[in-house]
Amino acid sequence: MGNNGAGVAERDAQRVFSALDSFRIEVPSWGFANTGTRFGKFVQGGAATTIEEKFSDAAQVNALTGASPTVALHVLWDLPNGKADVAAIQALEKKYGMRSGSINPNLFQSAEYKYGSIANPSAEIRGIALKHLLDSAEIGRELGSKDLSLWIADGSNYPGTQSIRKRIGWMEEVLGAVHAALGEDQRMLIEYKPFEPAFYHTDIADWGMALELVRRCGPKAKVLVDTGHHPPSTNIEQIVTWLLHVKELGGFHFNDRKYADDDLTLGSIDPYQVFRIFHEILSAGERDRADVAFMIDQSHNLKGKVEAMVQTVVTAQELYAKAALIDQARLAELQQECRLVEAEECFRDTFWHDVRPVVREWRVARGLPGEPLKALAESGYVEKITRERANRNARSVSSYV
Ligand code: RM4
Ligand code: MN
Ligand code: MN
Repeated sequence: MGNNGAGVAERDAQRVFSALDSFRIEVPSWGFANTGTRFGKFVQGGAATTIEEKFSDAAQVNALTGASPTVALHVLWDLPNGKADVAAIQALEKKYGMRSGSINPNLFQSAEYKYGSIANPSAEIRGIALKHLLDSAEIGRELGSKDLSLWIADGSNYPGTQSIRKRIGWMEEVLGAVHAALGEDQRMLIEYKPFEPAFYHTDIADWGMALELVRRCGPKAKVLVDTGHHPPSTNIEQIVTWLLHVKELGGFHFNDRKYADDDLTLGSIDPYQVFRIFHEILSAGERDRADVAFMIDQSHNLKGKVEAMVQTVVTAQELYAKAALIDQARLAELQQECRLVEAEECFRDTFWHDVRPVVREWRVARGLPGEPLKALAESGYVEKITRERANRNARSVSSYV
């Protein structure tokens, strides 16, 4: 960018305004609930334990950022009675001015899934998993939610203990049946993850496996990239570019990581990576990016839940705005001519440009608080929910709910 003339500033402001006007990122209901590690759980007085509290917190994040009007739901945790809970969710949507986002079935918590869900050697258990997936798809249809978001925890812990080949076939069968049951406007997103909870093989371990399954299922199936689900050093933006190229990228679960699936705040460890991912999406063109859902998949064990979620959305907005400022035409020219240092500087200089003042202008222009975290602190919301929820939280024992 270098040149800081008024014309450039005006052009930059326009780019940031139009990028932020269309930028939406979904917040997860489970990000407001008490969570822990396998070593312990530190209960927070203000954590949400009911679905109404989760809606209330999500609405607060949206009111402060203007970017998260939908909340992702986990069927088992948020609709424990399945379809019978749809009416209650609809009432909450109305009350809090929020909409239900992606529907996340749960195929990893019940005792019967010890040896897997859709890849379990038992036909009976695969049937239970399929039924849950079909019910979840119906819930999605009733709520008018577009994406059924599938994370399959299946795998094995020791070599030779399971037939990887047979399990592929079983997964194809179940996922195909789910695809066939999807409504006109519904999609199913298939998420991959290299390990955890399984530590030898995971049935959908990487984007190649997810992509192949998606292709076999049909046009309503797409790949979901969780940024925390790769071995260290993986070039995630390259995967993103390929998935965009073959038109099979459905969405993201954003979070940051240092070691494994850490679910840390987006951009807290490597903001440059998030910038690079956003660049690939923005440079793909409007039509190709239209159907890519941005979702947050984070759970904060130590940070305050609502504060961390506001911080995450703000970070996402800033990094998206930065990526929107890249001079695409200039960069393409420099790349074409192999002017390497100039190309890198064009890219890097944009990353270092401080977009916070113009993002702040956008917030004020849209009637939002200029500084969402400060506004949250001044609103007294966290103190209020801590007072109201502290008693119940003191008794809370279960994870994620
Ligand atoms: C997994 C994966 C899923 C999330 C669960 C709770 O690691 O990221 O998306 O639903 O965690
Ligand atoms: Mn995820
Ligand atoms: Mn994860």
